[in-house]
Amino acid sequence: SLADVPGPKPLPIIGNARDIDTHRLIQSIMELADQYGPIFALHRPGGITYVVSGLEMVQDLCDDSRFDKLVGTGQRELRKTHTSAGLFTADTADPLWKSAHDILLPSFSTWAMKGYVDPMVDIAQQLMLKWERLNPDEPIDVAGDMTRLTLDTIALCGFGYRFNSFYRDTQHPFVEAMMESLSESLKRQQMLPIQMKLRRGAQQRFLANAKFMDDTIDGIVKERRASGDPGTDLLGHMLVGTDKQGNTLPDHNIVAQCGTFLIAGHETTSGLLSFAIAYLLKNPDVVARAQEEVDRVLGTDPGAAPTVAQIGRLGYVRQILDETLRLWPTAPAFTRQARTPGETVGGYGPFDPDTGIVALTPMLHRLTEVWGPDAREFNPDHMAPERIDALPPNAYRPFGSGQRACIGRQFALQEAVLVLGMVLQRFDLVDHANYQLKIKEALTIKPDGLTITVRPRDGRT
Ligand code: MNH
Repeated sequence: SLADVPGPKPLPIIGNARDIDTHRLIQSIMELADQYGPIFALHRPGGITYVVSGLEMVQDLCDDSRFDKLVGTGQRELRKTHTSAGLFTADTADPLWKSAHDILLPSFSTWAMKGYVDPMVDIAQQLMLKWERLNPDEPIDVAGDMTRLTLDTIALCGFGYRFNSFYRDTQHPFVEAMMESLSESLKRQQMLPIQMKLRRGAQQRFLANAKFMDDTIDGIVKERRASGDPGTDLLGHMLVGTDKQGNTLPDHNIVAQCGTFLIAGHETTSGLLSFAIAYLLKNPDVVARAQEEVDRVLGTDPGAAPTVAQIGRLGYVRQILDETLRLWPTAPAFTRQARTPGETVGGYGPFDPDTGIVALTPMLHRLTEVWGPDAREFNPDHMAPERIDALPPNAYRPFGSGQRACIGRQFALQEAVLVLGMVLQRFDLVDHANYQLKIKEALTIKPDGLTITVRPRDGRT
């Protein structure tokens, strides 16, 4: 029964608050998983959350016929301030989730990825140009530049807008509003409703930021409509696409989807690229093998822009990224709930709807029975195609699961392979400060304080 689920002993009222360091929430929970095993209970002031990292248990959770996504407090707070819910924060039962999902799937298909190569290369070249022009010993804030890159890429591919982040010292006002809004929603995740209401100034800013974001995107949508040409980016697809009943999305929902792509589409991908670079600093043999591949596939002349076929042939670069997402999946958990009362997870139960069961992917991804004795080590060979083919179902879930899995997976991986490929083609990465991996947690996770310097490879660029 549920009473048999282990876990740290809760205190009255505050539950397990003392067992968790809120600034290193995910790392604290990973340590508890090491201590208490594949399923354990965490007591919050409002109830109990279960944390799962065993293979059979995650396999139960990934069964869409028995479990569904639970939209958590942080996501619900974010949703409340906007007029409409995007894919990420909508409940599965919301009819607009299904409509938007069906309308948007083709825009994220393998076929559609070809259309995003040119704008992705456009932004990637801005990063290359910036790094090429640095003086040899000027340190690069890797996560900062990767965030500029991924944000500008999703805005350009999504709705033809240029934040021009590489051309400013201060953040674009939209980006500032978005960052504030995300950090506020994160704070609210830890609060009781009464605490949220008492913070009036923060509440007003939270609403004002959301309105500013919605209004800005609404302006872009209206302008596009007025132009008479819907265009071929994600916005264009949403303006003309219809669901299975033949309905188009209402404008307020299109606005919400654009906002969702910006939020869901940039932090995760920039974290992935930053972690990959952190690992490459310590693995020169992996860099050598990747550079051999990049030179063979892309050539040694950085003037030629990569094609979609070439990106597809950077298999080892892709393995580096897949391995990075194994150890540090940048969206490090997804939360599920039972569809009907009385469900069991790995034999434990009964679980009822509304009880959050968290799949803790960084721990799922470290199981020695799946990855071998070196499961906690970075080694792209873990991701060799023949090993991936032989994996048990749901052993590797950095993009979530089932119908509520990440819609942007191929987009993110195409972008990340392209950018890492172009970086390795042009530069040697220098570990100038002997970087020691430290994790910075916000809505997503990133390497903290990572800086590098770069050297053009044998006179290229
Ligand atoms: Mn993404 C959902 C991880 C890149 C758009 N994403 C998810 C989920 C995970 C995830 C995990 C499931 C969350 C949950 O169950 O609560 N996403 C990633 C990672 C990367 C990523 C690790 C990059 C690396 N995501 C992107 C990009 C986009 C995007 C890029 C858009 C261009 N993701 C989404 C959307 C959803 C989502 C939209 C919600 C899908 C749905 O529920 O219908």
